Amino acid sequence: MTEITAPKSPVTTEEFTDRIREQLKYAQGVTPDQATPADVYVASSLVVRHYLQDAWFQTQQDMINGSTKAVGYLSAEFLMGKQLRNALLNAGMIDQFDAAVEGLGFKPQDVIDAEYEPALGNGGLGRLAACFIDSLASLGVPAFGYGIQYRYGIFKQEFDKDGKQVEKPEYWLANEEPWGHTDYNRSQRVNFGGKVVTKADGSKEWQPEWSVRAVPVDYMVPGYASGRVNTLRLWTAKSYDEFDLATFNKSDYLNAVKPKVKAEDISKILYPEDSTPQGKALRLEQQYFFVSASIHDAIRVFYPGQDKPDLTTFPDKITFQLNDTHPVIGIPELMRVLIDEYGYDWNTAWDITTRTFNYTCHTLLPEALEVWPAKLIGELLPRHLEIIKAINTNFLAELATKTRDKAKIDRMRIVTEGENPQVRMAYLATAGGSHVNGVAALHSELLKDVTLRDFSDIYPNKFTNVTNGVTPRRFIRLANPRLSALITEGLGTDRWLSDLELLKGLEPLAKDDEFVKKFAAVKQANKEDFAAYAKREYGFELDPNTMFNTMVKRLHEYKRQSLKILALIAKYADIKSGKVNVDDVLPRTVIFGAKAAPGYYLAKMTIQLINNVARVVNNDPDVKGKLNVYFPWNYNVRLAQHLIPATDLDEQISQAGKEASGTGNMKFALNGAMTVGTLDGANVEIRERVGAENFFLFGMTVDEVDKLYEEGYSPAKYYEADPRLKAAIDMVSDGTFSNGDRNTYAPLVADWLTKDWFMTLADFTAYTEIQSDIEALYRQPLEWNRKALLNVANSGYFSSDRSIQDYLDRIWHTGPLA
Ligand code: F58
Repeated sequence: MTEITAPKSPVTTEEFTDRIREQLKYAQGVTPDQATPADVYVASSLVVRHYLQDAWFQTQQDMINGSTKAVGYLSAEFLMGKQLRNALLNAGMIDQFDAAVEGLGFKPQDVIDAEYEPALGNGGLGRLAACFIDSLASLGVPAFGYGIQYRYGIFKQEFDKDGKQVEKPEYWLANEEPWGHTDYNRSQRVNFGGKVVTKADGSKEWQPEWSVRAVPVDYMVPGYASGRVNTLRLWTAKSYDEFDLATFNKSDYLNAVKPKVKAEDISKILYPEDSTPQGKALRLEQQYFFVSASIHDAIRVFYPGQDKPDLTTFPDKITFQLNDTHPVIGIPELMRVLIDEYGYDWNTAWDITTRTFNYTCHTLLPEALEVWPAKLIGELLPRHLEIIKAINTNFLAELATKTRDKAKIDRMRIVTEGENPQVRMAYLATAGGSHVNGVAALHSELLKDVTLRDFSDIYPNKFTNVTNGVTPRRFIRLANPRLSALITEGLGTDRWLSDLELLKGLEPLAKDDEFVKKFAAVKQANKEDFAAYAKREYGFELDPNTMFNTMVKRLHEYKRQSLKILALIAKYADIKSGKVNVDDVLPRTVIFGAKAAPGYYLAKMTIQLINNVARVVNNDPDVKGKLNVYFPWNYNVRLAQHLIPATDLDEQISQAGKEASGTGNMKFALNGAMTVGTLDGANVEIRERVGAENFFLFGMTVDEVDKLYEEGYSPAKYYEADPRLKAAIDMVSDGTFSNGDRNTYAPLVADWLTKDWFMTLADFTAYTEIQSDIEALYRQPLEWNRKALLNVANSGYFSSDRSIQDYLDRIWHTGPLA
């Protein structure tokens, strides 16, 4: 007997159908006959919200009236993906929805597809935030996600006829958006600019120059089978002045609406270009905007109607997690609120603040640690700059009591000295919070030993690790229903969806050939589905009888898409030169998905190269269909959900010591892909858990990389030493992938041969050598699938439920509502 613990539906199919009809009539103003799938989507979403409403109220009441500390997850990004099916799953209404919608004459998939994906994030960091709020709600922990409702999410990626990336605006709010509830009655004023005056009693008063109205848009975050519904509160910026009538009456229409445009620009777009001073200012405005509104919101929520609340209890009400440095301006903001608005003295305010905040770092690249010119902060937030300087002064004084090493103290300054002082946000976060964590074991070690070494020497107890995780609800149950059913069959229970370590119970089944064959059949069916999807959405012709080999992630040099494409070109060159017999080549379909930052020249050129390699290789009859390259554009959560379950081999090939964690690696392992990867980020822990024999490891270690940098790295040496590498790079240079033009990729080739900062060339030989192990195993399907199944069985640790439990135990010190 299979144990079913999935949430019980609060509705019957009949009730669900009636409610949809009702919403179609009263909200959409259409009859079921007139309705389109998009209408049914909106109506169904409103029905789901309706049924979640009581649990939402109850969760808020229990949070406010009880004594369980809440979590405030402050993040500039929440990459949520589509909402409807996830909400249906978590609330237990999938079957009722499917039946109701079919009864009304629609295909459930068409209704699901009508939802426009909110793309309010760049990549891993934003998706992690989305997984975390799912897990918080599923564990029953009271929490708010606080962020920005950008009007335009990350750009929509297209490719032009030359294979170059073209960025288009992602206007996800062009259609009705039933999930966000805009709550005009709970807006907050956020101030900017102006000056600080000292009053007669010596206290300070900030006299701002302009203000923006932060209006919350609330999204329900239903937990899976927990009966709890938390809130994702995304702020949108509105102007207090619609327009200046006097100016308008002078027919100066543009200037009349300027203040409104300026105010509303704040939440207009995710990470605007920051290469111009205006762009940089806008980004800081965004950060302060959402953090200030969120802090005031939390005070309003937890001390309702109180003019003089006792804010010494604030850290017992809520703990704020700073998702990277973007919300770090919250530290001086809380100080300012406590001192200027509520009259606390500095020491009390500092005690409250440091007990309230914690900081997660998501990078190892020094250039990714945010630094703001003090001048800019002073112009936008003059009072905050004063507070930051005071924090810096106090901090340096404290350091002087802990060490005599003056050079070290100097290195640790939050505000640098010199003509153009800078504020280092990671240092401010480390000084102003209780804990700092990295996102995988190796990353946390490197943070302590390298990036924040001085800090960890002096405050060793502040540092901890929480290895990332992903939600099994979206990334297994929704993305891979076939595998989910097989797991439930194998384990005899579906409890794994809330306790992913139960996957371990599949381990013995890896010895059972019949089960392994079923597992292989699931993968094959998923590949066929993906081939159909790719045909429908992109016009690609994928052959599901080839190995599906995937590399999806943001395009960055350190992630080394170059390594993958060079190895592929080398294989192509082998075929063309007759060095290998094409009939002996294992058929592969290589699938890339990646967006490059709009201003990132080499990354964009790499995209162009991949597209052109695809064009040439896919159309070359000599290849006989053995090598296939596809690059579906606009990689997003939806595409991930289709592609990951269909992948045989996943690429995690960053230079060791550069990828903080990775979370794609976890999603692939959990969906039964094998990984080829370096000892980087969470790959290290994945390999430890699934077993070295079930992971294709290659490449230099962190120590070897460091040693090579020290010795002086010369990429040209590797080019000369490996004839296959030379052939591949020469093929890029000689115009094979640019219609004979030798200049197209010259900057890329020059970078490889003279700089190659992430040592793609040095790892090339090892990477191509491991391919024979990969191919030999793939030729034995039963053995391949046995190992892939062992990956699933041993990846339960990588649930975001486990990550959240670690945050609760190590950092937040709170738990589920009673
Ligand atoms: C990612 N960071 C890390 N940053 O690269 C990845 O290893 C990790 O798994 C993930 O965070 C979650 O911890 C990341 O996604 C960004 O997207 C930056 C946001 C700010 C602009 C520059 C990119």
